[in-house]
Amino acid sequence: MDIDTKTISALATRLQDAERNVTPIEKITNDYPELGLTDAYRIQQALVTRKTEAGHAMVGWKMGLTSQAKMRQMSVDRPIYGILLDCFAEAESGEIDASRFIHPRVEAELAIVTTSSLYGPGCHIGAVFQATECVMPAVEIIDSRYRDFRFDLPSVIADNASSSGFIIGSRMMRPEKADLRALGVVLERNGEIIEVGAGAAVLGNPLSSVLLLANMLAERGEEIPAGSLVLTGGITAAVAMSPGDSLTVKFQNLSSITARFR
Ligand code: OOG
Ligand code: MG
Repeated sequence: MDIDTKTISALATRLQDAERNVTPIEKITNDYPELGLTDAYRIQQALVTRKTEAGHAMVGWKMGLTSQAKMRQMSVDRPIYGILLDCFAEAESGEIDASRFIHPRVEAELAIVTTSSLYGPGCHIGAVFQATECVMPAVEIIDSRYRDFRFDLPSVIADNASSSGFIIGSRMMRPEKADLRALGVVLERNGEIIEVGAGAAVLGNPLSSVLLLANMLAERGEEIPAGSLVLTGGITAAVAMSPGDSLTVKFQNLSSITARFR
């Protein structure tokens, strides 16, 4: 069922307030059980439009729930996307102010930047390969606006797929130099290995995540323009971070990313 524009706007406000006040809310489908995925993306867009109107720039997209580890962790069964804004960027090797998050979690991801536009329907991995300028190591910092990270698919889509922050590593690679399927990652918190994985965990190849994004956007008549950043989704389960925790994510043949939450 389609919900009216006033309700879309009211639900975007609910999520915006939760983010601003750093206070979790219950998932919005508790009040709107009939909320469908199309309306959920309308709420996401309304939320993002408020940020761009406030002066923030869109830099690309993040795919979410593209690995079995993530789907299992969150009890959802389908990939989603969210929109990345310039204000989400955190410095590599930097200190991250944990007070802006409700309950931050980090994810080891591979990111790409496009050199030409990508569009569906029928976008295929060859097109993604050709349009990929470089592959970069990335850490996504997610923060659900929902209590205890408990949501369903429409609720998390409306919440811009838990987008909050990202760190891009400095050592990048041309796509032909990397077998992204075999690229290993090790995620350590306070020096202890918490998660390990390889790129293949993301839909068999992280580039498949980009083609899926192009095809999902095509359903809305949109495309991925040249110069877009795309985070392809967590390779392993997400890991909770508290103030004082340090993070190191090692990416095979790429730079490591370190950060400290304060
Ligand atoms: C939704 C976002 C998932 C990923 O990489 O799978 C995501 C969530 O788990 O809160 O960013
Ligand atoms: Mg992610």
